[in-house]
Amino acid sequence: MSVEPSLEGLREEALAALASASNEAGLEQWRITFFGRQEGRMTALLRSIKDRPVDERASFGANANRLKQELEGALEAKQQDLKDAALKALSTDSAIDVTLPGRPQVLGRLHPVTQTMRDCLKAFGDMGFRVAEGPEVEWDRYNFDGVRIPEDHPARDMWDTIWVNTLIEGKRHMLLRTHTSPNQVRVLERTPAPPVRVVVPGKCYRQEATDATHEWMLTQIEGLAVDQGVRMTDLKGVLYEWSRQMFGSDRKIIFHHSYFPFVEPGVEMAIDCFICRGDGRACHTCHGTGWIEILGAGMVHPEIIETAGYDSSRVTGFAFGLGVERVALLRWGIEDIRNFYANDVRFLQQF
Ligand code: FA5
Repeated sequence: MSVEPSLEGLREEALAALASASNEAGLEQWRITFFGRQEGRMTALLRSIKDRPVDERASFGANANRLKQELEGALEAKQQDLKDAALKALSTDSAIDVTLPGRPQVLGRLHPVTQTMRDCLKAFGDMGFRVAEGPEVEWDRYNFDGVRIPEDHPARDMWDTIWVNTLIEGKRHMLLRTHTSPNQVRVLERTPAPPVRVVVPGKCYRQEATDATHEWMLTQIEGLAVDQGVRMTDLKGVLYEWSRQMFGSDRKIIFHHSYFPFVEPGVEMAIDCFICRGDGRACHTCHGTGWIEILGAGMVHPEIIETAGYDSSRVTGFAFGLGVERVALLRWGIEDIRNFYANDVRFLQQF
């Protein structure tokens, strides 16, 4: 590049100084020396254009600006060189190869039982039920006595219980809840007057011999509606609507009479088996019955209504307890409940 002889000295000096700068700090020092706003030599040179004799001003100004651009370009190129050299040094001198592609982050997702739980709660929420919660480690007076299962009652055999090993006056009273029904009592206890309309989700624990439809840890949703004039048809209506939301209208449901000490009358609701569709084959999932039981339900026993301080001659209610894993099995046609907690991501990633 041709520059005026008076600029040539500055050019050579600047380029030589830049060439000998070996790091960021050196470059910054160079920038201040030549381009600093107050004292920078290039800045001063540009500022002096206006003091040149009129006939020289134009050509001197053009040359000075060209030099300015050349030096700025040289600074940028030097900055890039230093960056490249630093990156190269990092990849050759250190144990970390920064040029390797990054590891993709695996995105998590909600467990199928959690997804099913949320969908159930949404369906009940749309029907006016609010969500309540209760403890997983429960007292026997709520888990059993409060729902009419006294100590010597044979119904306690229905739930082989996992007890907490703490003795109170020589006896065990704390346990991992075997169902969500203790929350019927807990919710009524803290609600001074009807109406009550709640769903209570949560984990329950039983000493089960596991099989395709039984786990030792299970998730239930308890439903409870108590008010004047609540009837069995309300219970059936709510459960029909919920099952339509979860399974679509072409699945069949059936109510059988059943016994639970805390309801009268009591029922069980089942859905047609998605594996054999009830064709009588030996089916592991429904044991050849054609139906898979998903919940227990009934009209809240008047004694429980009275214990809550309500007048059972005017106030009635229904309750249900459904198994969320069973619902998830039926929704996706999964043949074995044990898959849910086997921690195999190949299974879990499908939902
Ligand atoms: C009960 O637990 C009652 N508390 C239900 C109830 C509530 C009845 C309110 C009346 C009024 P049951 O033991 O049948 O009942 O369990 C209810 C549901 O939980 C079953 O229909 C099933 O869907 C699910 N369930 C029970 N045991 C297991 C298990 N071991 N593994 C997976 N799901 C289970």
